[in-house]
Amino acid sequence: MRAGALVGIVLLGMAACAPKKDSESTDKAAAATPGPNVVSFTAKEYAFQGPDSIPAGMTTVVLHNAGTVLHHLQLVRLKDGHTEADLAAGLAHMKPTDPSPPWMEFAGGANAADPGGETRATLMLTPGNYAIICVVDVPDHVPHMMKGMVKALTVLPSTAPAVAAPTADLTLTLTDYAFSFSTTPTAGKHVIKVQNHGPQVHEFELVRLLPGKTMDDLMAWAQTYQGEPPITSLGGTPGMTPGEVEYVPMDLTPGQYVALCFFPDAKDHKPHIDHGMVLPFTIS
Ligand SMILES: [Cu+2]
Repeated sequence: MRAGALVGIVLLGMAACAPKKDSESTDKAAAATPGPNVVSFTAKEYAFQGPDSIPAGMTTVVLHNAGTVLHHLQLVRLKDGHTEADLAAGLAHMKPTDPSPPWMEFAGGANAADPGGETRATLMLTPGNYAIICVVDVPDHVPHMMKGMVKALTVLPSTAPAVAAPTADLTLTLTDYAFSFSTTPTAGKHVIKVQNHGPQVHEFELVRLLPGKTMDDLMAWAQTYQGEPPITSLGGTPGMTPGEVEYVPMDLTPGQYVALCFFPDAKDHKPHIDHGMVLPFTIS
């Protein structure tokens, strides 16, 4: 018995000392540090598909656009016991320019994806009643939430260990009415930490101009939505209340990019692009 036990211990010791392949040690490291919870939603005209409830914590929201026009996924926190039913009932009586109710708080999400495209972003979700809505108003200037693009989402308390925020190499700060990068964006893969310093709600949508298209083409299209968009939509963060932080992965290939905020102004209801919240930049 004793000899057998000793052999067993020696064999275990040898297994522990055996050199590991790189892939094995990488897998082990990944298992030891769990990443954000990944939740996927699909958007089309005019509905979302996806889970009804998700756990709280660091969450990567993935949006698949299975429609024929732009869609995004805007999370809104419903405060003071309000529900998605209250929101849907209110929307039925609202005009697109009406202010949103005070119990509705814009909480980021995944910004607009082209038809057939996918966007994603990571953020910390606290427990509570939420709705996911689409505020995109292409092609007729009527926000999609007023066409039924509203879904209830409950964020449940979670006992899972806390997950660290993604490591960002660029910070983008949103203010009234400007975008400001911590350093000049360069070609390659980045994680952009997006923070709204307000005072108003702002969004960040990143687009790349199609070959041969100009800023003038984009600004003209953004007013009328006539014809094919002169851009590829790469996502970002939908409306964020001041203080919100979100992490957006972006692979910047050479081209002409523009950061845009279409969020309606608190005072004159014009989209913030009309207040100059437009930042063109070139990746070479
Ligand atoms: Cu939509």
